Formats: sequence, structure tokens, C-alpha cells
Amino acid sequence: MSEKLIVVSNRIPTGAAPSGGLVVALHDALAEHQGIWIGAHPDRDDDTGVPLIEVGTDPYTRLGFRISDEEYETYYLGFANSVLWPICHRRGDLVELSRESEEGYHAVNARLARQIADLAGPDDLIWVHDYHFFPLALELRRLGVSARIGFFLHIPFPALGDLGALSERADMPGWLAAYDLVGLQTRADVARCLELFRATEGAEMLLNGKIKLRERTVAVRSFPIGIDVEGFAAAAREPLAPGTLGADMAGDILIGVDRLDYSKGLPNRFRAFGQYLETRQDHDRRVSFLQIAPPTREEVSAYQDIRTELEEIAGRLNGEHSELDWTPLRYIHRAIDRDLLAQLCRRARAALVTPFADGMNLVAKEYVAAQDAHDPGVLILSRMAGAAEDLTEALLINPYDVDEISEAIARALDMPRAERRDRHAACLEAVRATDVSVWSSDFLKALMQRGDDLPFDMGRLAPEKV
Ligand code: ADQ
Repeated sequence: MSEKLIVVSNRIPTGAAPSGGLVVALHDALAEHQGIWIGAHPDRDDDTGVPLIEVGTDPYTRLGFRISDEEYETYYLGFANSVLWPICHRRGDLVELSRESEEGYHAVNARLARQIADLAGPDDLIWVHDYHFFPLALELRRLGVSARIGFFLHIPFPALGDLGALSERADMPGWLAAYDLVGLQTRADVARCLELFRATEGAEMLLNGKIKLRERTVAVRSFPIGIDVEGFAAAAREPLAPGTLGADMAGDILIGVDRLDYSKGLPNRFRAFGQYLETRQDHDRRVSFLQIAPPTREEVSAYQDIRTELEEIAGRLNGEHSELDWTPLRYIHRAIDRDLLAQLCRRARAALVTPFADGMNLVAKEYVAAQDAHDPGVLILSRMAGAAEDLTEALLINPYDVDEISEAIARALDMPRAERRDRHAACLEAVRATDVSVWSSDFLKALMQRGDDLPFDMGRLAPEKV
């Protein structure tokens, strides 16, 4: 690739163990390309007018943009995480709109656009990530940037009805049309995005599958994100070191790994495990559930509420079921080393991935990649996770149905080896097909094909029926 690749995301790695899927995925993708990665500088400062600051050069240049304490409140905690995140995860009831947060969001996007415009040449590729930057391309176009700009949304594309919670000022169709390529996780996301354009006055659906709006043409396709399958599998094959977390747990283990987010369906998961313990046939059987859930966005009240709720459920569950030498639910509030995570996944008989809404869910793919193919564990997966579009041989559950999750736990623990192997083989094939290197190269190939000639087989289109 002769052009320079400029990646923009809210977070850039600082060396600490990454707990967000975006950071984990991009780290793998960018190392392969000569790229510049631009993200928010880890130190906040009111002097936001400074040029981009070098944060690191290895294995690629990383530049930080400054945000102030106030912008952290308005742009990040406010508009991005208390408006856009709940809207995209069908939680309109948690939206906290304010004029200040909307203005902060626009101010950060406009300033960042000016900084990128100084850096970007006409032949460069700019790849913008996630809901923090919906309007970034529109701001760049206003400054005359003609480079190819792609956008990838890591979280679900919102339903048309939920977008009604945005203010009149928010111009989602215009924001999207300023990109050349909009990449979404699933075909169902593409369908929702097309529904928005169909409802937009002046938007034209072109015969080549693109959309034209206000003199701009944009392609919308799905590029399901994946993981570094071989890397994760290799880490999983190493034995758990004695004395590390989980090494001392006897009997069958269930695992859950999520940021502590209300979209991840943790309370129902805990309730379902409690119900499983109450209803299990063999009361002497000891099954332990290891839930790893580092807190995030703790300044947002909805995140404080979910933490309190979970601690109550966990306390009650352990109070009812613990014995002197057995704590059924272990609930760990911190990020853990990725190799250890891989080994714990391999050790666990089943994984519980039960979000109410999730762009993809990389933990589902990591669990599959970590298994011993001869004696694999079972993935219990919410139908609402993007991953369920491809991982159809997982035990698919409705995350609102505690009975169904509890039954799936019993079924997973008693599943004959032959069925486990068949299901795992099918899931592994799907996980390999969307390895993170495939995801990034497919997206970049499609972005390079700007113009009317983007072939239909680049990226996935919406399903015929939704
Ligand atoms: P997340 O909501 O963060 O990502 P997910 O896809 O599960 O969700 O990615 C989390 C990543 O962080 C996984 O790689 C996981 O192993 C890691 N992780 C989580 N908890 C950890 C812990 N305690 N210690 C160490 N590592 C931990 C967003 C979207 C998803 C989408 C991804 C990628 O919400 O739907 O799949 O981006 O696009």
C-alpha cells in the first residue's frame, strides 16, 4: 500500500492490559500496516489547542489529541456514553441528553478534524472508529479533505425508532454520507442503516448498492470483526500456572468475561446460574462460575447502578449456596492478563455470553478459539450478540429468559463429547473465517475501491429478509 493509513479511535494503547474490544482488535490490525493511530491523549489538559502529541512510535506512530476535563464530561461520558451508547444498545431509558454534552461532542470532533486535515494527503486512507466520531468525516469534508474516509461502527447500528432520542441537530444520515465506506458488524446492522436512509428525504438508493445523499455517495457493508485466532489459541494451550487465578478451582467451571456494562446482561446471567444451582439434578455436583468483569465508565450513574445490582445478586447467591470449601460464584472486578484469560477459557466447561445487545462480542470468539478441539467446552451465546449471526452452532439463548439460560447451563454441562466436538468445529470455522486480519484487510480493500466500482462481494450486504 503506497498511501498512508491514518486510524482514528477514542482510545490508543498506553501499555496497560487492554480491556476494550476496539483496542484489542486494532492493535493486531495496525501492527501489520505502516500506520498512524490517533486517539485521545491519556492525560487531560485544558490547553486543548496544542498540536497532536506523540504517545509512542512502536510498532507504529501513535498521536494523542488533548481533551479537557470538561470535554471528558461532555464529549466522552456525556454524549458518547450517555446518549449514543444507550441509543445503539436499545436503552433509550438511560439516555441523558444535554445541550452541553452535545456541544462538547461537536467541539471535539471539529477540532480533531482540523488536526487531521493538517496531516492527511489526498491519497491517504483515513479509517475512523466508532460512535465517538460519527460527524468526523463531515467536519473533514468541510475543511476540503478529499482523502478516502471509512468508518467502522463497533456497536450495534441503532434502530430508526431509537434514533428519535437524538436532538434535531444530530444529522446521522449526513454524518454517514460524508464517509466513502460505512462498515458495520452484521448484516442486520446494514439493514437498520439502510432503513434510516430509506426514511431520509433526498437519499437515493443506487443500483450498485450504494446510497447517494446531498452529492455524496457512500457504501454500507458488514465486516464482522474477529480475533487473532492462532495467537489466542497458542496462549490457551499453555498450562495454568499453580497459584494463579482459577488454578485452585476444583470441579466444573463456567466462565464469563465482560466489561461491567448494562448491555452485557450480567444480572440475568447470575440469576440463571443461581437457578441452575437450585434445580440441578445432582446436588453434590460442584459447578463454579468465574465472572471477570472490570468496571468501566464508573462516573456514569447507570454503571454505578449495575455494579450495585450485581454485587447484591452475587452476595445473595453465594450466601445461599456456598459451603465451607466452595464458593460457587467468583466475581473478579479487574482486567487480567490475556494469556491467563485464554488459559481460563480453555479450562472452563462452558462460557456464558448473554448480552441484550452487542456489536459482535469478541469473548465469544476467544472462547471458541481457546478450546481443545478433542474435548471442547460449550459456548452459550445470546441471539442478540452480533457473533450469533455466524456462530449458529453455539447454544443460542434469549438473554431475557432466565429459565432458558439456566437450562442451557445444564445442557452444556451434560452435553456428550461428540455433540460438543461437532458444535465446536462449526463455530471454529466461523471464527477463523473472520480472523482480525481478514476483517482489517477486507475493510481496507473495500475502502481503497472508492467510486462506483465497489463489487457486491466486498463486505456483506443486508439480508434479503430481516
Ligand atoms: P466490548 O464491549 O469491550 O467491545 P468485546 O467484544 O467482548 O466487548 O471485547 C472485549 C475484549 O476485552 C475482549 O477481547 C476481552 O477478552 C477483553 N476483556 C474483557 N474483560 C477483560 C478482562 N477482565 N481482562 C482482560 N481482558 C478483558 C466493543 C463492542 C463489541 C465488539 C468490540 C469489537 O461492544 O460488541 O465486539 O467492540 O468490535
